[in-house]
Amino acid sequence: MSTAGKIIKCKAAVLWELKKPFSIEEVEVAPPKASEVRIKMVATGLCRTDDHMISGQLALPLPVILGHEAAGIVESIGEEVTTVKPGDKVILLFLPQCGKCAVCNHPEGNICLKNDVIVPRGTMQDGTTRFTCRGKPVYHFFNTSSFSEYSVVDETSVVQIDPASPLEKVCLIGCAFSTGYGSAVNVAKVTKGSTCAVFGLGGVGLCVVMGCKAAGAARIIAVDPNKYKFAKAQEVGATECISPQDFKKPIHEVVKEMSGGGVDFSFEVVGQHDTIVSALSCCHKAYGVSVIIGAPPSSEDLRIDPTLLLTGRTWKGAIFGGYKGKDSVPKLVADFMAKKFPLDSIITHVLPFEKINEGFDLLRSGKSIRTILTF
Ligand code: CND
Ligand code: ZN
Ligand code: ZN
Repeated sequence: MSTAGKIIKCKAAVLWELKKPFSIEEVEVAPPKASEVRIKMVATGLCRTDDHMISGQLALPLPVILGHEAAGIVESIGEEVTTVKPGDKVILLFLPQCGKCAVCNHPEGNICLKNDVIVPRGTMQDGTTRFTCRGKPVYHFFNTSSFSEYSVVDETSVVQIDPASPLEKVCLIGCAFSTGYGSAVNVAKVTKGSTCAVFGLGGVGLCVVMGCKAAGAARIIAVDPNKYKFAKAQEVGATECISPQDFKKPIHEVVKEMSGGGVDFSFEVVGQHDTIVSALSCCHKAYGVSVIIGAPPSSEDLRIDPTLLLTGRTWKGAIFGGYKGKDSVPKLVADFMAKKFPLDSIITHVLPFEKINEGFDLLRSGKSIRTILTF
């Protein structure tokens, strides 16, 4: 029997309070309104950004259903939806592409002005939510909320992909892969024969390494205090792996010495002020480019010595690897299907959705790269 137009009761992982485990609850998911799409989730990755929300490093309204790296199947569509239809395989886009705003119409930049990422409201565009639990409205997250068997998103936050694609892998194109790979190839524009340094070898950092390699970097210096990550980093292209704990001098000095004065491109993929400054300082003072990818605490300012930039460095940052999602994600899925890059190397665990708290424990203890939850 069709569920279109009806409220769906299903399971979701609700975060009621910061720093607490998720509670698996029965929630009611309202049908999509105009320009909205209801999706049956198939697979979602666990990203550190979700954990930053749990810990309070980034601010958002509660209670909330998190999750932003996901793939699923369209269950039903609201009026005026034209780009997807029931049954389509889709990837959710935590950065929307409305196609109409000043950013969408500019050749550079991808932070569509309809985004709910920079200052999250946790609602649909009309200011209301589609989730209810125990009679209370539950907020959305980044307009994706993939930690639920069903979710409602704006049409601008979802894109159809190749029906043959394995959703339990390509869900990573919804965040880790595109964010990391795009930061190397689109944002830094890594050049052939260059030397790169990558700080932080989680799911996103390893995809930065893949992007540097694909762009032809000759050396990729991978930095992480957790040596468990080194084997994977080498598997995807790192040429040298170092831990800051093995040196007495600051890590940026070590990287500068290793690269004869500074790397061409550096990437911060941790989300801490000290590593942001280390990454900036270790790129060459005259022509180095440093990219911030990690999400730092939203309430704190960072002070730097402006001379770091005065001498010629370029300091950049990017969300979702600079990709405009609706245009780029189907192409990235096609590239994956054509075996142009691997996703298996960063998937260390696959768990049923109900084991979400176990998945986050693995991430926090440094024992996983990406855990995929399947529904
Ligand atoms: P994950 O936690 O898997 O990886 C972070 C890695 O950093 C771990 O391997 C840590 O051991 C390592 N680390 C910790 N301290 C240091 C240090 N001092 N020096 C070097 N490495 C260190 O996280 P992830 O890969 O899922 O995400 C990484 C960051 O990227 C995180 O801040 C997340 O919020 C952010 C992010 C940004 C975007 C974007 O669009 N810009 C998208 N998704 C995630
Ligand atoms: Zn993410
Ligand atoms: Zn837009």
